[in-house]
Amino acid sequence: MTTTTPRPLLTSLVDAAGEDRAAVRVGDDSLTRSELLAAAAAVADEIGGSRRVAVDATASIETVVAVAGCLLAGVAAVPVPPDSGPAERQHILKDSNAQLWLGAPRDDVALPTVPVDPRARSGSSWAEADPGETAMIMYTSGTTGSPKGVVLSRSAVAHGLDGLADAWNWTSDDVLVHGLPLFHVHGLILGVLGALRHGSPLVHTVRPKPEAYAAAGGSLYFGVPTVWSRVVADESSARALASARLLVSGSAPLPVPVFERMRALTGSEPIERYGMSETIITLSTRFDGERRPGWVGLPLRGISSRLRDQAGNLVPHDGETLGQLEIAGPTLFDAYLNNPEKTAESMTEDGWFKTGDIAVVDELGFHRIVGRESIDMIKSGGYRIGAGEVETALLNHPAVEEAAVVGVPDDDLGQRIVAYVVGDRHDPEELSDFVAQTLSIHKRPREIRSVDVLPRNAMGKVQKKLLVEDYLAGA
Ligand code: MLC
Ligand code: AMP
Repeated sequence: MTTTTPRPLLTSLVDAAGEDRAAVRVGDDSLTRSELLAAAAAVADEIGGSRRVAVDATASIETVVAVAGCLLAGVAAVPVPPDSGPAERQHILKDSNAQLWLGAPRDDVALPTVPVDPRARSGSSWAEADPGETAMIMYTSGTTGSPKGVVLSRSAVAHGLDGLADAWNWTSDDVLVHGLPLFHVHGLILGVLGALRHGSPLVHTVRPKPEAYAAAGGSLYFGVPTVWSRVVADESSARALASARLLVSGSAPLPVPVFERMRALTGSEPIERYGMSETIITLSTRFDGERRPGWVGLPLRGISSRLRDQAGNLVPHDGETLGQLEIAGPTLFDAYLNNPEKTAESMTEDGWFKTGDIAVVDELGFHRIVGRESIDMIKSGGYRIGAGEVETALLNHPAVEEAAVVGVPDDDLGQRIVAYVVGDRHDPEELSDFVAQTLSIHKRPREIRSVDVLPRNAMGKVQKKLLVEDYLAGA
């Protein structure tokens, strides 16, 4: 596969010195492009020469300045979810070996701290780092164990963002609006770096509330399906989005009824796109192409996809036969940090990434994501949560002998986390608070059920499908 070198990651921002156009607004704080460049350069002055720095990735203009400063200085940014429990935060800081903490000082962070001041200005200039250098290390859940650091190069990010510009006709004429968290691919890479790279002003609403989306007056909107289902439940907010050019959904399956309500209330069909922390965005419907409820479209420019069965044979593109989705292309991650075994397991011998998603492809090349291979990978509100990580947190409690965590269908969140625990009787709220000492909010079980025994098969493996079936049957 031939891959061209994309233009440098931050070209558009750096070219903007002296420009008075709006770059970004987060809540009530805003910066023009030249102000953002000068504030980012002030960060770069402080951190230049470091290898990796942690960013306290709050939904704030400070995070935008911090990440832009890292990219300017050629330093790998490690976004840390602001609500991560202490144990999760320590894991990210230790595993990434971050040298500095970019953000407000915290008692539980022992690293040297560099506060970020969006009003700081520096005129220093920086040579673009090599495209193979790391742009970002994003921590994401696997089915078991602690979150893994996904190493993304500058080249992967640049290719990913250019593929989206092609599919969505994303230009500096757009005003991008979203309110997604700034520590994942969706909100940070697409939602901040995409806006900076393509020169479209970003309005970040801090939280993705329907009324805030309606008031923002953008042309391009991003949301996870939970956001869109909340938007269509608020009809006047949904109707206010009729003037937008594109409403984009991703990170989890968009329910067909939500797609149809969006069409009815806004007069246009949403764009759906599919991606992962490890691959950035790889499939999408196009601004000038078919949009089909329940389907996520075609490979982006430069991306190849294939479906294989359990035996490794290619599966026909007939719109019906299920296969394991594999992806190749220039947007793939470099590795899981410090984890060569998991990296090797995730790739085929011929260099394709095994997504872990089951899909079908039709004769036109349109993809439909049918589900995950593993019941242990949960998507709740667009967040990826490994059952094993939540189980480990529960098992650390002295009253818990066994734990099984499942995702059950939820109209609002897609899936909701439910934990089954065996052990001495305990107060579910106390257990939930205990989990909170380890994990971020969205990883905490919404419901904890005490049981005498977990259903196991002859091999002793917990039969989670039975737990979900029993739950749905009201047992
Ligand atoms: C939530 N709350 C809990 C809880 N979960 N409290 C106790 N225990 C729990 N388990 C609290 C919340 O903090 C909040 O409190 C209140 O309950 C409502 O929670 P909620 O129903 O979850 O709503 P909200 O917090 O508004 O979150 C919904 C959401 C959020 C959609 C805004 O899930 C979200 O931002 N999702 C985006 C995830 C994302 O960006 N994924 C992209 C991954 S990248 P309070 O007090 O705060 O109101 C990727 C690649 C790709 O996937 O393809 O894009
Ligand atoms: P994350 O690592 O948080 O980026 O999560 C990636 C996972 O989200 C994928 O492997 C899919 O299971 C899921 N996902 C992302 N986008 C979509 C989509 N449009 N439709 C269905 N699932 C999606």
